[in-house]
Amino acid sequence: MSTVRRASPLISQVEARELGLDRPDLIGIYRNMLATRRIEERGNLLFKAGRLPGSYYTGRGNEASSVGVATAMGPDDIASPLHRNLGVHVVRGIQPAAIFCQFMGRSGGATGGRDSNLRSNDFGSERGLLAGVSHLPAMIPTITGIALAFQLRREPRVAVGWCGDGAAARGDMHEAMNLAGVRRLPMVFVIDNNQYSYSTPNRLSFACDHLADRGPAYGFEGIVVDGTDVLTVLREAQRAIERARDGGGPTLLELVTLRMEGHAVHDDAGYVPRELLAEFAAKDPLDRFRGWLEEVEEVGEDELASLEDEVAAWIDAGVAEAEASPMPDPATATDRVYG
Ligand SMILES: Cc1ncc(C[n+]2csc(CCOP(=O)(O)OP(=O)(O)O)c2C)c(N)n1
Repeated sequence: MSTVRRASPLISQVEARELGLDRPDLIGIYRNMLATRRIEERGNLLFKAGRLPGSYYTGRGNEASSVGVATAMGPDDIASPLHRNLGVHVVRGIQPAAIFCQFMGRSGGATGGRDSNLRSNDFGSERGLLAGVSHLPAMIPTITGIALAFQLRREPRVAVGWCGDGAAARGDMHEAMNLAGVRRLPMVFVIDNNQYSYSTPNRLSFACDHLADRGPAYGFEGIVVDGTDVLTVLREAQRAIERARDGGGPTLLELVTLRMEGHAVHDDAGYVPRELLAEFAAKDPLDRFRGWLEEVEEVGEDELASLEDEVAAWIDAGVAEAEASPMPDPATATDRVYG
């Protein structure tokens, strides 16, 4: 039997104001979601045109969860986003030029051309973004260790770690949640439940009702959240982050979405039932939030059209800058390698 709370959806304007969000903030959230979607779409086109090396992964359908959680974070908090979480990078202020440099393997990218769109980071700046690594969810023990460091140093900072529904089955995640529960670490675990782990559906991945049930199993709250509704995500993330900062320990947020594209470009996701895709297409995170802004904040067509233009120009400039960035010098291949 499930012991988790289900976050109530549909936030009113009054509640949005109570969350500290005025009209420009709300439009800014939409802009970040829009930028995330459009950057990924442009990356797809560039990949098809042979201008991106390696493979290509997107988080389409996941924009509300990445942007919603990242918006709730404080400037000194640390995040470890994954391959579906470009929105976290956008919210933390990574510019399209740097993102496309990373996608294109150019020297101006976060890893200096050592990797592509799958793993990015922002070491050395103040933006607090840890890179993902291939082994999932290997960053979860690392980010939990960072939460432990914050606690030991008595720093009022929170660590936020992302994990997929499939990777949540691995020992790393269970051990990290256990440690975080025992030590009441300033940590928020975010499981992006996009219902598929490559081609494996939830029913073959776990036998509990909700992944959030694992929070109470380790001594903290688990909350199931509609991951297509950015304001609900933001509210729950804000509460969880505040609680962690105030010494109240960790929270597990299960954000329910659907991976709207294949695992990566090579996968047509033919195994996802059409009805399920249609159900989630009807509650597309961008469409939903745009509808809310139109209805509640009376954002008009002109305002939305100029946002589209602004984001498109920003992305165009980023792509041009990235294409002018040199390929990495092979002589630097062993730089940044530590023993
Ligand atoms: C330890 C480990 N095993 C297998 C893989 C190969 N792999 C990469 S992504 C992936 C699916 C992960 O599913 P999930 O955690 O649900 O995240 P999603 O990709 O669906 O967002 C797999 C099996 C891996 N990266 N790491």
